Amino acid sequence: TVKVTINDMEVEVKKGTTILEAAKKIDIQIPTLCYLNLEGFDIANEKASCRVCVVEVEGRPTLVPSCAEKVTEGMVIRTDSPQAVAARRMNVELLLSNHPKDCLTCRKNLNCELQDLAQRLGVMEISYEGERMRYEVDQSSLSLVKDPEKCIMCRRCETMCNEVQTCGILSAVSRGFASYVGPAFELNMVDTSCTFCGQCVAVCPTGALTEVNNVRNVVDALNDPSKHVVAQVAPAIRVAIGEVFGMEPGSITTGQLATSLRRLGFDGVFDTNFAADLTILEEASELVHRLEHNGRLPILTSCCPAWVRFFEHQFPDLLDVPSTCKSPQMMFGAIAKTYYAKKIGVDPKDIVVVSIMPCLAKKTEAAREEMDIDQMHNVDLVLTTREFGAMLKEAGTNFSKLPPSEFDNILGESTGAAVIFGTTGGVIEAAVRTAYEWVTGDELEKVDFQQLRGLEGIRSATVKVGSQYLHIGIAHGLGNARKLLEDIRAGKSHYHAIEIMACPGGCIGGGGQPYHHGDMEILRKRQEAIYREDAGMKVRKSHENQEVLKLYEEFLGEPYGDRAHQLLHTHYSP
Ligand code: HC0
Ligand code: SF4
Repeated sequence: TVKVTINDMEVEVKKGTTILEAAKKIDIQIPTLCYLNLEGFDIANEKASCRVCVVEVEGRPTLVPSCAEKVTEGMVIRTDSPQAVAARRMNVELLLSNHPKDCLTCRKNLNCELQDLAQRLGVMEISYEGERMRYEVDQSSLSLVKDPEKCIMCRRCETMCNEVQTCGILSAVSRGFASYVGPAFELNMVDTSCTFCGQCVAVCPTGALTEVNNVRNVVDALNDPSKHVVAQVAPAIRVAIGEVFGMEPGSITTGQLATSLRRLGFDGVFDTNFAADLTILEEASELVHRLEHNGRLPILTSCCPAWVRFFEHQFPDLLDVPSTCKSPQMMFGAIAKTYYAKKIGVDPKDIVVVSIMPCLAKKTEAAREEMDIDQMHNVDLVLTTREFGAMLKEAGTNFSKLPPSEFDNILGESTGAAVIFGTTGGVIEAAVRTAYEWVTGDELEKVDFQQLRGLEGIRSATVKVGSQYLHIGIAHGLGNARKLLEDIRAGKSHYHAIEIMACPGGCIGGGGQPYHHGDMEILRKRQEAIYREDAGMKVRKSHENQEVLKLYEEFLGEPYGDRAHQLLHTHYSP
């Protein structure tokens, strides 16, 4: 350990600790901007480019960035000296001098770390007002908006995209004053191999990277009397949206969600979890089919659309490996516009399916034409958790105080197996619960598969199913996924089934969730809430979902049968 003095207080920390971390240990907050620590991934953005965290160190001629500087024995540090405070404010003023001042109408208003910092450091005027760089806003994709004028070169997005996701889309473009972070050759995002995972958006401190906002389109649909507007809510929303309204991370708000949607005027208030159960019936059938017919193994889950884009772009030689199942969001849309439309006697063309998703890639997925039915998209509009939260705020909803209610039938029933889709490991656990009973014919007494749970980047487990051992792999974060895929490519993979989610933590850490600023504790609480919700449910296996069983009986026929193939399965292209 190393002993140092910070603001006259002594603290003992591990060797290799930064000044910033040491100060945090004794509750001294040093402001930061470019710094981002993705603990759990052992990756930190320590570019020290913003110099907002500078402090004074005795014996050093210049101020040092506390995020990058490691403590040494006997170091005497002042975080609050007049020089340090003045330098911090000056560095923020310099950033602001080359930054648009449209805070009131900025997509990031009140969620912007630069805005927050300017306020906290008492910046009232900018002494260096000069010329600003001008750039076009990139609105080429359906998922994210890139506004280089708001880029402050913190390069957090670059760290996220290149080191965690290994996608390599974002890097510094141009030099000096004119530089910003973006794709090489000034390509539009839509022309790159971007997966639209949205993790760059999740870590961008300013309005340089944000989601495409679809709130107005949803409001317009709700106000159009000729439209029958239905909503579906993804598993991970219920444990995160409370944060938008100041509730504790990990608060479960399933009942409030249903009530809030009804009050906004949705004609049908449904649950993606219904379709998650449906997905399990298809995916478990596909797994059993591949096992019994010497099919391609391992099977890879296919419900995460960023992951799907990733393997299409990066592993075009392995397109026959993933499951052909559409994601629950798309299965929901397909059923809403066929079975449900018929049931309620409404022309599917007049049905608008709105998804509330923790994800930016779901916006792009919804428009994938190969999934269309009669030239109709399965899903029409996708809102992120943040957008939906904003929509509720606009409507004056006091979310935390809403009386809980149930989702509507006939697309609202779900089981505990569906809830756990919302976190890494959940899809495969849900599939195992069903595959186990199908293969053995025995009742599964203990449905909790602890060995599949956690937040480690890559996990593996072996589950005994009858006389067979199923080898299961799990990865979250695309960098981790890449490792498993490379093994498959090299013929070295011993797994039967692998679950992959693009975002750290799975959907609970999706790019559209309330900002968590890399705080893994928040992800842990959301994950814990997911398992709590599952444990509290009466029915916890997808094949016991009565509405899903009725759907097969009345409309689809057999799981993995012809009609199911037509409506619920898809294909991939490079
Ligand atoms: Fe997910 Fe999904 S679990 S991808 O993480 O599979 O977005 O929450 O909605 O579709 O169900 C996201 C979350 C979903 C889908 C489901 C899956
Ligand atoms: Fe990279 Fe994901 Fe951002 Fe695309 S959305 S640039 S893949 S981090």
